[in-house]
Amino acid sequence: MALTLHMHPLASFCQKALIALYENGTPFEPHFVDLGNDAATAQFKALWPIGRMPVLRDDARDRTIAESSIIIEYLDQHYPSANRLIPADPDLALQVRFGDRFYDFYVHEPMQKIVTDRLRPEGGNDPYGVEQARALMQTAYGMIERDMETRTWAAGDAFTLADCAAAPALFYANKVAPFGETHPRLAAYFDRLMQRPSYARTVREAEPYLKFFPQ
Ligand SMILES: N[C@@H](CCC(=O)N[C@@H](CS)C(=O)NCC(=O)O)C(=O)O
Repeated sequence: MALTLHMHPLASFCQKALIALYENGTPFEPHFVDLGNDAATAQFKALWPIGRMPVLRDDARDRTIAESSIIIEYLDQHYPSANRLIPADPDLALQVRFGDRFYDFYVHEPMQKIVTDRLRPEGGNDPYGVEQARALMQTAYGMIERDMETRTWAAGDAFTLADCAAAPALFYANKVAPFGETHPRLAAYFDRLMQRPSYARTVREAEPYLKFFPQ
C-alpha cells in the first residue's frame, strides 16, 4: 500500500484527513499512533518531530506530509478522484481554503483548548484562556449561523475541504459548547455533516474510543 495515515480515530484533526480519504475511496493503510506509549511516540516523532497527528506517508513518492489541510491538498493533487475537495476555480478555491482556516482557527483550536485544559495536571489550568476560547467559539457559531442561511455546505453548494475541517471541529465543539438549542441553522448543517457517509463512517470508527473523551 503506497499511502499510510499515521493517526488515531478519536483525534479530531485525524478525522479531518480520514473524511477526505473516505470521500474519494483512496486506498490507504491506517497506522494507529498511541501517544500514551513512549516507544510509539518516539517512532512517530522520528517521522514528524512536532509529534502531532495526522501524518501521511507516501512510499510511492517518498514523501511525508504533515498538517491535515496539506494532507488533503496533497491527496487532491496526487490522488485525485471524482469528488474534488478543492475546486479548480481559483476564486472558489480561495473561499474553500478560507473556510478550512476559519474552522481550524476559530472552532477547532478553541475546542482543543477547552478539552486539553481538562487534561492538565492540577494547578496547571488556564481559566482565562478557556474563557477566551469559549468567547471566540461563540463568535464563530454566530458567523456560521448567518452563513448557513444561504449555504448547504461550509463554502457553498459543494462538499469540500472546508467541510472536512468543519465536521470533527463541530462534533467535539458541540460536546463542550452545545449549539443545538441556540443556533438552528448551524445545528442543521451539523446534521448534514453527520449524515454524510464519509463522516458517519469516521464517527463509527471513533465510537469505541469516545469513552476516553474528557467529559
Ligand atoms: N495543525 C495540525 C494540528 C494537529 C493536532 O493538533 N493533532 C492532535 C490530535 S487532534 C495531536 O496530535 N495532539 C497530540 C499532542 O499535541 O501531543 C493539523 O492540522 O494536522
